[in-house]
Amino acid sequence: IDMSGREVALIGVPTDVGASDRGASMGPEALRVAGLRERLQAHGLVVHDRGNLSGPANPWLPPVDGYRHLAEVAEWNRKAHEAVHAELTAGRLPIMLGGDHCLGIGSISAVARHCRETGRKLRVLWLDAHADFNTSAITPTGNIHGMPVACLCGFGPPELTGIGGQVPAISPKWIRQIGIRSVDAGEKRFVHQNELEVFDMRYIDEMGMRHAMELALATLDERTHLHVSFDVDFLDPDIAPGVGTTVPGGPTYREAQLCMEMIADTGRLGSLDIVELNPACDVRNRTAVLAVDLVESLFGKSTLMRR
Ligand code: EXY
Ligand code: MN
Ligand code: MN
Ligand code: MN
Repeated sequence: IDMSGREVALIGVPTDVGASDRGASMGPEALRVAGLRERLQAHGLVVHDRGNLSGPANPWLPPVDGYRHLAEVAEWNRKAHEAVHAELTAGRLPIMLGGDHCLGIGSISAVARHCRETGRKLRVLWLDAHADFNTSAITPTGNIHGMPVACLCGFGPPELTGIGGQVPAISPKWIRQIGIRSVDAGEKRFVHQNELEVFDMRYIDEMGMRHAMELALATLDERTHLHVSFDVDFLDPDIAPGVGTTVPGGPTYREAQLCMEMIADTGRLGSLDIVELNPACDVRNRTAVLAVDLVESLFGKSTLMRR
């Protein structure tokens, strides 16, 4: 798929208010230092870097009523929502640079709103070690980066579920999760209750990445807008240590490369999050460099030697 000429917009959202550890706030700059803009330009993309959004500092407080930093999370997500929606309305492909995964609430609610406005079908590909489907009642930590999918599906506080004006912002039926290998007890029951489609690492062990991606991408048609939410902790920590919540046993470099190339082949990619990169956990920015390498494959870099 040739995406040359396509206009993309980088939106830095430097916050870790939803995370368990500090450091994801440095994610946007680490991705820039790793050469994200230049690598995308090398594939003919027109890249606009909007710089970083600003928002409240991380107050570093314990959870209140099962949510940690709710007000600050809501503020950052409202800003992310507006910035992402503005780019979509202008016909550009937004790439949100996180920042922790709570920001998926703002970005994906913006994509859902834009799809409602333009009559498109939304599909979300959630690449993650975690299901991110917790609520205040079942969360083991109160960290809102473990809750974005639940919030987007309408299960959460109105400050978050209401961003973008429609509750729920998305249906669980529109999501496919890949790479899942760390789900809490209550979260697991809640995922099954809501019939979330999850291609976990056990499935990938048994059936392979190709088969999982064929099924995950099966229902796309020309009216579908595909949003990819790439949580860098999706990857095996041996190749991607620079994240806040590592879980052993993730996809290898080749499996991740195939995953990205198969997404690119659909030609339906309309928006992207790159989240949970934590340079404070990294070695010489190698995880950001890997993330940029894989994102390049989302935009057309292929290791296919035929033709
Ligand atoms: N399930 C755990 C929690 O809810 O706190 C860990 C969540 C980690 C979430 C990271 C972003 O993917
Ligand atoms: Mn996540
Ligand atoms: Mn719109
Ligand atoms: Mn994760």
